[in-house]
Amino acid sequence: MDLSITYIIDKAKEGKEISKDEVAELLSVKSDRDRTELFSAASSVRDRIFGNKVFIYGFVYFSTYCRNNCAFCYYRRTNKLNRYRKSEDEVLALSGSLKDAGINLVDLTMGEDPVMCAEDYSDLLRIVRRVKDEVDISVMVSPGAVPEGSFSKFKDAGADWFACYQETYNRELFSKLRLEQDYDERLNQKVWAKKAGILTEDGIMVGLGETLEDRADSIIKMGSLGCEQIRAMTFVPQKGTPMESMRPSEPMDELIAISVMRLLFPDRLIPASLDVEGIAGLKTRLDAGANVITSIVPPHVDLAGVAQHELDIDNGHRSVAHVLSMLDEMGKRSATNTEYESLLKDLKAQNR
Ligand code: SAM
Ligand code: MD0
Ligand code: SF4
Repeated sequence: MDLSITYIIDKAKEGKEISKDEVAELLSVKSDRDRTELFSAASSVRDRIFGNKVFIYGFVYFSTYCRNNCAFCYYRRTNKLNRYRKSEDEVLALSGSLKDAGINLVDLTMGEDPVMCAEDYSDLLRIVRRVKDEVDISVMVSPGAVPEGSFSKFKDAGADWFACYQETYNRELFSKLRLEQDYDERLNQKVWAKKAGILTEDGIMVGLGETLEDRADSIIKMGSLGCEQIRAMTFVPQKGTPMESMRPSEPMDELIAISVMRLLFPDRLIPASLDVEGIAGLKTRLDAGANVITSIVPPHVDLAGVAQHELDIDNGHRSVAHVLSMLDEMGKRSATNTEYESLLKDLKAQNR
């Protein structure tokens, strides 16, 4: 056992400040014993704050059209594929059935679809308002980067959350990933959303060619921005993209990043995404300290994932019912919507 790992974990648990070098050291744990120690420390911190309660988010990727050309993304503009855009009524019906099945929130996600961005997001804003009013469920929007002036409209429409992932806090790497996009403009999404009174989610990708120091720096910067939800997701190489032939990384680095985020930022919401390893990756992520399940997708409605556009969708393994039964087996339970809404109310009142 590496004593310096135990020392850093204890320091974090006492709420003391951890240096970037120490974060990088935690991120580099290699032995099974050290990893187990890290995961169990992170889980116990999570349990102390959230008990055995887990939040579950339905994922509605309602338009796969995109004007951007991110190097890592399957849905980049120049990739040839069959794209879809769900109608307003379809989005409403999907959100309604996800709510009936027991989710806490609907994540309305799109590529930067020119049709949805037109007239200052009028179609998207109407969808958000209708899901909020008619389905009566918490809503996250993930529309990409939007102009500063639009945030108050998302707030008025009823959006609880705005998700926009920086992917990395290394500017040079960012410019190779999010081609033709501005780093500061993307960073400001979180700042502007907060100003408008919307909760925010930031995220990083793991295995993009970043160093351990980059990853440590990204986790610290992302946490310091104060986003109420923060995530790490393993990069999955995509067919037809410039990064297609990069070697896929082991999800272990993502699990370690989840634990480190939990130790550094104990009370944040941290996703276990089903969009990397499908349902097989659920338990390991919860065991690493995650407390939200994202990328739950109903079967047979022709909705896609992002990093894994098909995996475990049509076999129903990413359905609400299946996730709930797995939670049960793990001795955990999903939060009620009353519990989730009361958490959001507290988070909004804190306005970090
Ligand atoms: N289009 C919006 C945007 O880019 O902000 C919202 C949806 S986008 C598809 C959501 C996130 O999925 C990206 O920010 C990225 O973190 C993640 N993602 C995309 N492609 C991925 C891949 N190949 N592997 C892992 N994560 C990926
Ligand atoms: C997920 N595929 O949660 C989704 C996506 C967008 N807000 C979320 C990356 O894994
Ligand atoms: Fe478009 Fe988002 Fe994919 Fe980038 S990550 S190409 S913005 S869908």
